[in-house]
Amino acid sequence: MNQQTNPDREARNILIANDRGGYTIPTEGLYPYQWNWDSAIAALGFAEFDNDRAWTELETLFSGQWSDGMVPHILFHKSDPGYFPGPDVWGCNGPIPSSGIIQPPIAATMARRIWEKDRTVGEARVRALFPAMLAWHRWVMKWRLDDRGAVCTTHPWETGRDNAPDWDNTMARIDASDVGEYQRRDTSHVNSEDRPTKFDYDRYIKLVQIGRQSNWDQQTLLSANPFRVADPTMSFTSLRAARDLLALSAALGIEADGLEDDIARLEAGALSLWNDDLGSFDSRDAHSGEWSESVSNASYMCWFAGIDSEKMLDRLRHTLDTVPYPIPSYDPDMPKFDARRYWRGPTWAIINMMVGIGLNDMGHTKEAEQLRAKTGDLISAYGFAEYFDPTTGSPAGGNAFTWTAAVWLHWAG
Ligand code: 9WN
Repeated sequence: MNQQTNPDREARNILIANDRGGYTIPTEGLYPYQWNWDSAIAALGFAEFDNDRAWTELETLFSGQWSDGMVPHILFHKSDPGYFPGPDVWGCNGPIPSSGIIQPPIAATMARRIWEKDRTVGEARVRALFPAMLAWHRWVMKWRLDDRGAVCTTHPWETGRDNAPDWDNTMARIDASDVGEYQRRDTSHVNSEDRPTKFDYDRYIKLVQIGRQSNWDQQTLLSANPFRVADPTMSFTSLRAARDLLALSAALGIEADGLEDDIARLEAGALSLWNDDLGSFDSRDAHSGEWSESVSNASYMCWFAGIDSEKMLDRLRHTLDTVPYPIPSYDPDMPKFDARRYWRGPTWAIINMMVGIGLNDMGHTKEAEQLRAKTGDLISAYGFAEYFDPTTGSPAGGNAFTWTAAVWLHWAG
């Protein structure tokens, strides 16, 4: 246990220490670059004590936007040998060296929250960012939807839930026998038992090689990429982002054609991820149509997207009552549950926050408060870890982690 004496101060200090000048790294050593959704959460944390710095974080993120609207999942501002795969492996040609995939598009949602917190500082900044945020949303609409309107991930890293059981069947069909030799760096920073396996890493790298061979051309990748899975993380965050962009455009008097239609399409897509036999929102392979049969923490992000579900609420109540440190990233009653292996069981404060925000927005204030209090207790008892064992609370992965500190400042603390 790492009972903290002044967690507010410690959380602010983590953000300040991880600031690399206009952008924030997730944690020293393990993740030395700017990650997309981490950065949006970091901005939310900064907004609690330095609104100007919060906007700078988002502006730096969008400075890496490609000319077609795509905002990469990693921006490699300065090369660092401590992380693999780096810019030389991705081989991308955006304005800043980067990866060639995205992450859940939560920046517009966080921009709206930051603007609502301080409209004086935020007015000009949010106006200036709006076209870039809209362009990214349109890129997602153009390249990531399946035929039912659900949003697909084209690499496990794109969802931010790297080794979730959701991808197991699709990953097992990928031939990575010719991936070649490479040197992982993650396991030299943290315990390899808490990280994805070599089987998964071979396929992560194989998918990067396929992307690079296709010159990161999305049209080519529609057929060249064997990995395309419609997923709750991408679907719920994209729907939420569209709603927040619409709200911003109305409040600021900025024209943004098509958002209502996009919302209707994304809503239908998100609802199509309901797996009735499983009794949960689930992922679906976009090529084969097969369900993942996976109840993950992303399944509970429906409320964040403005979608209510009595069945998910029952599940959540059961989880809050039975799991010591909820929400586990994979259902503990399912055979693949692994309390420490990354996205196959551990609890992640950022997902809890997004679920909590959604619950609150939709009037489920009792459950929202329960989840907030439990997340706050977890962080104050065990520290600002990357993620936590849901059965014991013990911290795992990197420490002094930016997004856990930001979640504390904005929501849990
Ligand atoms: C690959 C930075 C990122 C998070 C992801 C998390 C992990 C990277 C990795 O770290 O992914 O993008 O190398 O494991 O899964 O959600 O954004 O914190």
